[in-house]
Amino acid sequence: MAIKRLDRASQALIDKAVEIGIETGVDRLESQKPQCGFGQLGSCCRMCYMGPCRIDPFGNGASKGVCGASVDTIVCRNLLREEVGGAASHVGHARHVALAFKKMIEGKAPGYKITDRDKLMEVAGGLGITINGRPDTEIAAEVVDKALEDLSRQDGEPMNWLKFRAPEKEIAMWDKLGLLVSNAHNEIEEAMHRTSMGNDADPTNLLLACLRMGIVDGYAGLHVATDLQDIMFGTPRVRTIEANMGVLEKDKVNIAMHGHNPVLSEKILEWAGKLEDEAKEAGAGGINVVGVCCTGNELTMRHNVPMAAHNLQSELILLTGAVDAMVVDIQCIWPSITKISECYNTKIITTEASVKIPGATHVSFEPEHADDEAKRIVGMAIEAFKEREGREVTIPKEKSAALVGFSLEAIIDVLKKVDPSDPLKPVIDNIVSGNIYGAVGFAGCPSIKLRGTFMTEKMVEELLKKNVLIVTTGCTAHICAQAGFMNPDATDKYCGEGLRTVLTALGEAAGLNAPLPPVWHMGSCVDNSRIATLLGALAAKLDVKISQLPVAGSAPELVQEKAISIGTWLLALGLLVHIAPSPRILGSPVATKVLTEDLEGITGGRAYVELDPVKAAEGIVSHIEKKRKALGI
Ligand code: BF8
Ligand code: SF4
Repeated sequence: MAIKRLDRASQALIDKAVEIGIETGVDRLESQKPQCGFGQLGSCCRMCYMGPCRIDPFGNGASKGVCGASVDTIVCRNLLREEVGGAASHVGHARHVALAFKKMIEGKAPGYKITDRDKLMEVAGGLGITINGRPDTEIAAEVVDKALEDLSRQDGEPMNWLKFRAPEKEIAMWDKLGLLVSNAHNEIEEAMHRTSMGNDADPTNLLLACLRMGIVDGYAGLHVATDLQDIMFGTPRVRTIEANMGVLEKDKVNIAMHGHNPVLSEKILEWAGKLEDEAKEAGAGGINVVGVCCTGNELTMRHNVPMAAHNLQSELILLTGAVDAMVVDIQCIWPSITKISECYNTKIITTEASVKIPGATHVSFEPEHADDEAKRIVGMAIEAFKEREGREVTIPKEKSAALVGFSLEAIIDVLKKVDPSDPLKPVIDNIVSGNIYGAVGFAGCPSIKLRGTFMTEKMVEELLKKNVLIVTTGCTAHICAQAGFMNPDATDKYCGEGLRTVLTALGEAAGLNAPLPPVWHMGSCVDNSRIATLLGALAAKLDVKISQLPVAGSAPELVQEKAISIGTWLLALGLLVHIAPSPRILGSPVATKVLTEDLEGITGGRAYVELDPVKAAEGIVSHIEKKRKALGI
């Protein structure tokens, strides 16, 4: 079997799986090879039962589907449906949080409360809600109604959260392009409708619809989720944590939280604290809650919970034999986990009616009964620990210290220590001087196809050498934390001189007695909203559009549809978006040209596909150089 060598902890567990004959994603990828070329190019259509139709890009065979659809139509329809998958995931996440929030305000979910009053006031103010003299709950009720209105209004007015969070210059640009979306659910419906058989056949019109879906994702999904979560659970602050599977503790009840929604994970964490004594009575040293994927990011940046595993490690971590329960909610949960868990008696607990997995135990988790259900789930983990006695446990020793929790508020707090009256000024000054040559947002997933190349780590190293600051979210944040990039030591080790000087000065000012790390953890995938807000603030300060900033985005190991819709939002905002592997557009000459060339003349954004990490970093640096020159710096 052609196994690429992965990082040490993952590889040790893959080797163990091979040794004891347990199948992992590495084996399943092998058995899928060769993967379908039509699928990779996006040129296969299954929209009706006269098909499936497939168009050979080399001109051998059919050049049109049975209905006459061109390859451009087929590819663009498929792309829009991917965008729908991504946007529906984020909007669904935001809606779940909004409904829990509403129940909290109405007194129907007594387990939750407003934790961050300042954030509530900021969000309410931004939405144009009257604050003075009104009780918090009344203000919060209006906030959540504005979020739900973005899923229901029929008057065509732009979404509340778009008007609130999008920068003015970009709103004006989108207005001219007819992209001021009004209702996320309508957009999702319309996109499914127009891509079904016999509707929109115009590739350009479909690509514009893709931009709309990106904007839906950004505002009705990411921003709403982040804002409401911060109000309910607190805005993240900078803190030191540990990352990688070495954070499991053999003698404790290990609960791995996996998925996305803090409405669940916050409660499990709370009850793990409350049931410590029960765990000790069961013979454990206590309860160790660890985070997997995005819910891991949410927990770590609010509560120091260790970041145990990214998506690719979500099945590997079970092979340690040390996880007593893996509790999941929504998104990115591999169905394979229940099969592996059988070998170790790990309890896999699903909690959402729409996410059930054969072999898992289902506990319906509703905000109304959050305390009862969280208590029950933690109790199940303690029971599983009792059954673990005597079984072999192999915990990799790898773990890295990382500074996490760089919300915009936390960043501003650090910067205020340098310039209290004008906190963004030090950043702007250092960008102008070239000490910070530019910045890149790294988002997205670990791809089993690229992990063996260390795509993310190599790109980060190349960019840091060139004084490019990195901010990151999602599973890429796990990869960066594990690689040590979020440790203050990384600043000396990897950065060019300019960036090292700035980060050292900022670290001193922040009272760290060490530099700030060169890669800033800004949260989960929905927290790409935080990156956009930071970009908006910098652009506003310079009085330019986001597309004029010396910055870029990268999804260096694309896996999920969600990364496609986030990336499209960034294209709409005017960013260069690096992606590897290629999105499924190469079958269409029109989609490829529009997204990688023409779009730059429309929004300023451009998709950039490059699978070689060194070349990808070079491409990004030359983009930054171009932007700097255009700004005259
Ligand atoms: O939303 S980074 S594998 S966990 S899709 Fe999923 Fe990718 Fe991880 Fe979070 Ni984001
Ligand atoms: Fe084929 Fe057209 Fe049906 Fe697609 S919609 S499967 S291209 S006939």
